[in-house]
Amino acid sequence: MEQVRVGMVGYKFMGKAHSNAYRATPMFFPNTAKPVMQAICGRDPQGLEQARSQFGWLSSETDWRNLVARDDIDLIDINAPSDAHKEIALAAAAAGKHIFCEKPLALTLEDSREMLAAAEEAGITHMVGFNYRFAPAVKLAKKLIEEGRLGKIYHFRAWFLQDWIIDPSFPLVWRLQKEIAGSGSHGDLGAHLIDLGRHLVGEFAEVIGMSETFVKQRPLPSAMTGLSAKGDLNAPLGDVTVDDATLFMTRFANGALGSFEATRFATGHRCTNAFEINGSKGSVKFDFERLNELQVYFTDDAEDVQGFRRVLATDAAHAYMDAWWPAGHTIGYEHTFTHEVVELMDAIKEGRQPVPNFVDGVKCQEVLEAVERSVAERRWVSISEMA
Ligand code: SOE
Repeated sequence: MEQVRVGMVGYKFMGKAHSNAYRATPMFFPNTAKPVMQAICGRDPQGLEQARSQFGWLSSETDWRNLVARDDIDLIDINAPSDAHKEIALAAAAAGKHIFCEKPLALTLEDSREMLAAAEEAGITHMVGFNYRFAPAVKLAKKLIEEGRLGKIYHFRAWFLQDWIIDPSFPLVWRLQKEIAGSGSHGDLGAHLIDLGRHLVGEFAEVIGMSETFVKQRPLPSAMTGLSAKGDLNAPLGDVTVDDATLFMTRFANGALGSFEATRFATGHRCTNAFEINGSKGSVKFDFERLNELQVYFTDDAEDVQGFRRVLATDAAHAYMDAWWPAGHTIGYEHTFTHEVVELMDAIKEGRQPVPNFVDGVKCQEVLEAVERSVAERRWVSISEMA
C-alpha cells in the first residue's frame, strides 16, 4: 500500500502533533507509505473547521461514527480524551480500519484487552502512541543495551515531572477526572516511563507504589479546556478524582531494579521526562528537555578520562537522522511523532505490526493497574496477578 488515507478523531494538542507528523512524513521520509490527511473529526464545528484548514485536512466529520463508516479511510487515528478510545477503536476494528491510538490505550486494563482482542480478530494494524521511544537519543540507548555495551543492567530510574496544576485554582479539566482520563499523572506521565522501562530494560515482575492527590477540589471549568486553562475562583468546586503524583518501585523480570516518579507538582519542571540506566559496563542518562543528547559512561574508557560524556545524537549514524539535517542540526518534540508515524506507515506498507502496538499498550496498562492495586492494598503486587 503506497498511500494510507487517515481519518483522525481529535484536533487539540495531540491532534496538532499528529497532523504535523502526517505532513512531514512524505517530505522527509519519501520511501514509506504516504499518509493522506483525508478527514478530521471533532464535535465543535467551528473549532473543527479552524483545525481542518490550519492543519491541512481535506474534509471533516462531526461524528466519529460517520468517519469510521467512510470507505475512503484506511486508518483511524484516535487522539480524543481517553474515555473515547475504546468505543472508537472497537468500531474501527469492526470496520476493518487500521488504528493509531494515543496513550494510555484505555481507561482500564480490561478495556485495553478488549481493544487488543478486537484488533487481532479483525487482522488490522494497530499502534499505541508512546512517542518518546522515537527520540534518536533513546534509540541510541536501546542500541547500546542491545549490543551489550552497558553490560548487565542493574538500575533503571525514571522521572516525569510537570507543574501545570500547581496553582490550586487551576480548573478541574478532563485530565483530572477519573471517568475521562482513567488516572492522573500515573496514566498520563507514568505510562510513558513504564513504556520506556519495558522498551529499554524488559518486562516488569512486581511493583510497590504510593500516590497522592494534593489538591482535592478545584473550580469546575466552563468549557473543555487543556493544559493552558485559567482558574476561576468564583466557579463552583468539584472533586479531583485522580492522583497528582504517583511513585513506585519495580523488580524487572531480568533482576534489574527500577524506580519511577510521575508528578504534576514538581514546581519549576515544565516537562522533565528523564531516565538513567546503570549497567555493569556503563551508564546512560537521558533528559527530554535536552532530547538530542545522551550522556554516556563506559567503564572501559581510559582511567584518566573516565566520566559521563555527551553524545549529540544527530549524526547519520543515529536513528532517523539521515532523513533530517546535516550532523549537529538538532530536532525537537514534534519529530518524535513523525518518527512514530514513519514506523506506522512502514508497518502498513510491509504488512507487519508496528512497535509499540496494542500489546505494548496492554502491558503498560497491566503495570499501571498493578501499581494502583499496590497503592490501594499497601503491598507488593506481582504482574502475574493481573492475568
Ligand atoms: C500532558 O501532561 C502531556 O502532554 C501528556 O499528555 C503527554 O503524553 C506527555 O508527553 C507530555 O505531557
